[in-house]
Order: sequence, then C-alpha cells, then structure tokens
Amino acid sequence: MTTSADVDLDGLAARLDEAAVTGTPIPQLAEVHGIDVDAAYRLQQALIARRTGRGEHVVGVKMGLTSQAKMAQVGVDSPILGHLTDTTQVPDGGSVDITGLIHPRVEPEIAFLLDRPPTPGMPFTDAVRAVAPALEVIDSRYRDFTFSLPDVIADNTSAALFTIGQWQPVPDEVDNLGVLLDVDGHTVQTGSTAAILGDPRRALAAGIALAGRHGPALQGGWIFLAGAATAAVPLVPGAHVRATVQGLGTAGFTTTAGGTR
Ligand code: OOG
Ligand code: MG
Repeated sequence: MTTSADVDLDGLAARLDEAAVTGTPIPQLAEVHGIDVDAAYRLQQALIARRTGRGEHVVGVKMGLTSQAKMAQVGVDSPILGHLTDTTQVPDGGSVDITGLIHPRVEPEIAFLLDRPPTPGMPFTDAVRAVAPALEVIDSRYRDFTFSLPDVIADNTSAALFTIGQWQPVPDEVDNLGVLLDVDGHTVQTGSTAAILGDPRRALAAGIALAGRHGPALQGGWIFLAGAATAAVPLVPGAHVRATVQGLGTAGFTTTAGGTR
C-alpha cells in the first residue's frame, strides 16, 4: 500500500483545485492515496497555497462538523478546520452567481471576529472582538457530496462562499441563541447556537487546538466561522437566502445564474 510519505500532495491539491475551478466533481482521494488526517491538512495547505499564489488572501478560518445535525448529514463525526479567502466572501445583501458550483448547499452560522492571535485558554472576550450572523455555502468537490474525514479536510472542508452580517458587540451569552435559515421567505431550518458543541465558544477552543496542530497561525482581524447549527440545504439560482441569529440580526444574499458576484 502507498503511504502518505510517498504521495505527491501538490499533485492531489491541483486535482482538487481544478475540480473547484471547473465545477467538475472528482472521486475521493484519501483511501486510494493513503492520506491520513495529518497528510490531509498538509494537502489543504498545498491547495490554499495554490490559491494564494493566484492572488487570493486568507481572511479567516471555518470550523465544520461541530453540530450533530451536520455530522449526521455527512456521516463524519469529527470537527474540522478550513480556510476562508477574500474572493469567496459575498457582501451581506449582495448577489452571487452560483452556476460554477457543483452541488452547493447553504447553512446558517455564527461568526467571530478575532481580536488578536488567540491562544489556548484565552478568555473568549479577549480573543473575540465582535460576533455576527453568517451564511456559509458549502460545495464538496467530491462526487455525490460523499467523503471520508481526510477527504473533506483535503477539500478545504467543502468551503465555497460565505457572508457575514453586521458585526455586533460580544453579547453576555452566545450559547443559546435561536438560529433560523430562510429561503424565499420560508423558514427551512431552525436551531440554536447550543447545537454547536454545546456552546460555540467551544468551537473556538477546538479551532485554536486544530490550528495549533495543523495551521494556519490564527491572526487578529480574521473571521472565525463556528460551524453550522443546522443541516445544510440545497442552494439553487434565484434564491433569497437569510440567516437570523437571535439578538444579532441577519446575513443574506441572493443567488443568480449569470452576472457578477
Ligand atoms: C463539511 C463542511 C461542514 C459545517 O459548518 O459543519 C461545515 C460538509 O458538510 O461538506 O462547514
Ligand atoms: Mg459550515
């Protein structure tokens, strides 16, 4: 069997990159190439290096699979960390062409604005300057949206697009806020920030630990998405999508099939 030490991680990163750029799904890579979790994070770094080499900038990180609803939806039960880049941010209230995506889904999130490089055990209010409602569009580059834990890590945790609502001062409590996902004015998912590892502050702690082990070095001013509180729903062109987090307001966008981002 091939071991991960023998694998051309940059070659595999190129395949994932091309799948995203061309909107063409690919078979899973990890089992065939002997990619474990450590190698998968190195592969993700190689993928992000290709993108930053083209001029994208990392503006934050995202947690994935921090709620039971999400773990059950994709059959992977371990929290994961991915990168967010500037070109994938859709302005709040903006519109975005999703025709280049493969099989996009959207999910409601809560975002933290990091005040400084956070360290393990740092008080939440020292680490975080502001909080906001958010939306994430995920789009697995694998066929049928099916993957193993190392596969989804290598694929930058299915990250595709995201929107951040208005930043708000950090409230006293973030651990039991109602979360709604609306599409075309209909509520399609309801949940609570309590679904995010019991308290989304734990998602930050988990993210600090994952970043300490696998990178990247977290920066002040970066966005931190804590992971969806509900399952994700399929996203189609011509949809008006809105996330509401109790006490924090909304984040929204409209999808189009053509035109500009
Ligand atoms: C993996 C990404 C999960 C979340 O918020 O849980 C994620 C996936 O579901 O494809 O972003
Ligand atoms: Mg997400």
